[in-house]
Amino acid sequence: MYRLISAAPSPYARKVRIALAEKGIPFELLTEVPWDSTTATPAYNPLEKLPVLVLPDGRGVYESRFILEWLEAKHPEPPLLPADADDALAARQVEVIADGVCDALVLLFWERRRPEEQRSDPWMARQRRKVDGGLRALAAMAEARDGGRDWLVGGRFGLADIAAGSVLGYLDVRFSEHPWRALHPALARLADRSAERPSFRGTVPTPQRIADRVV
Ligand SMILES: N[C@@H](CCC(=O)N[C@@H](CS)C(=O)NCC(=O)O)C(=O)O
Repeated sequence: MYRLISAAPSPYARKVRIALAEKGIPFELLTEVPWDSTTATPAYNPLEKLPVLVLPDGRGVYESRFILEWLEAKHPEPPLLPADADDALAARQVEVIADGVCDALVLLFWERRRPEEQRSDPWMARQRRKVDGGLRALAAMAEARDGGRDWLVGGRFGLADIAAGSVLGYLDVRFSEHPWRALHPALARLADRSAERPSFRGTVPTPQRIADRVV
């Protein structure tokens, strides 16, 4: 059986958990704090990041985008990528944007943990621009899909909706003050629709306490 090294708030791990659930693949969930010295992540990923899909033979598959590619290749049914090449590219583009927004949010999360006098306002403004620009791009796609009443690509739930839903869920858990729902009603509609799926309901992110200073 697969094991998945995951963290409760991680939007990257959530993409994988949703994909595993949608494909009906059984796995054991190992919840960790990747920043703490107790993490097993470095034993499987030299880059020390989760999620890691641990294969039955003990090898680790890491980088959420690559894990999803791996799952799609090994467990093609039900497909999460559209069959049409242009639609598949559009879905991957959404994932690039959603992951990029997550990356900027993670940098902001860490900058906010530094003492106030050490924080860099221009650095934080730069990350916020990425977050807001990425959200605007996702919102424009949702808007074009019947104002968020249809799935993001090709009329079927898939990778694009998983990636977008994961970043929006992360905003809710770590940046609950962000007014993305008011700014982007089409995205809110899409998120509400995704939230009804068992794969989303079973993976709602929760905050984690980081015990160690960075190790
Ligand atoms: N691009 C990576 C990002 C993964 C990532 O940043 N994971 C965080 C947890 S949410 C982590 O493990 N961070 C530890 C570190 O960066 O050393 C992916 O998509 O898998």
